[in-house]
Amino acid sequence: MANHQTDEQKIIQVVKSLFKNPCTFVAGAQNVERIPQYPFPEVAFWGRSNVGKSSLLNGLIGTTVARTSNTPGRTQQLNFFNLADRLILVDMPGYGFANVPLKIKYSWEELIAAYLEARDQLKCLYLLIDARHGFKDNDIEMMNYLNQIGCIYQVVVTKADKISLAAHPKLKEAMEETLKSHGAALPSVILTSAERKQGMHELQQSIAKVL
Ligand SMILES: Nc1nc2c(ncn2[C@@H]2O[C@H](COP(=O)(O)OP(=O)(O)OP(=O)(O)O)[C@@H](O)[C@H]2O)c(=O)[nH]1
Ligand SMILES: [Mg+2]
Repeated sequence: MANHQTDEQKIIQVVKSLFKNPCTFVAGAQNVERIPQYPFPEVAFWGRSNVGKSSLLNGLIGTTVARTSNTPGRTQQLNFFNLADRLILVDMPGYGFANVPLKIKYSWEELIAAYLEARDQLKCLYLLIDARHGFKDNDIEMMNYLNQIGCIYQVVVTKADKISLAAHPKLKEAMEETLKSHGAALPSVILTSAERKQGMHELQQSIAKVL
């Protein structure tokens, strides 16, 4: 029988079959030499320290594999998680954390640049922005860098529960306007709250699309 599935139906099916699987921590890389290789597509989560990268990753897969904390600078290496031998999810150290000693800051920058600039299997970088703050100067700096190296990224707003529901459409619209001048950014913004499990399905669909 002919397969008459639309693209949308295919994506829904990928989401259903992918995200029901257990996800396991497979490696942590503190330096360039330790960045592992897997024969699977990959997506990574980046953003300012404490923006909610590890929480979002947990929300997405429905368990707590990634460590979260109130204290900025919790994730200090690239952490690799394997979802059913079909997708690798990468939890990255954040930027903009003032209390990191310079030597460590430079070693994280070196690690992140080596990763982002040479990772062929990285299908999409998810750049997280705190709903309360919007784009900060250092976010824009990182976005300019991503444009420069041609790394495609999807902006995801985190902690949407911290602002009023009425403010959501305006924030989304303003951010999408900013993204028009950033060539490597996907045009639409995804609003999420890991706390309230909001936006997870949209994020899962976005991942299924890039696979
Ligand atoms: N209200 C609210 N709090 C959140 C949400 N997501 C994360 N948080 C809180 O924000 C803090 C930081 O979360 P993490 O997930 O550890 O943030 P991170 O970006 O991984 O931080 P680093 O690894 O330190 O860069 C924690 O206290 C979380 O509970 C959310 O959607 N809503
Ligand atoms: Mg973290």
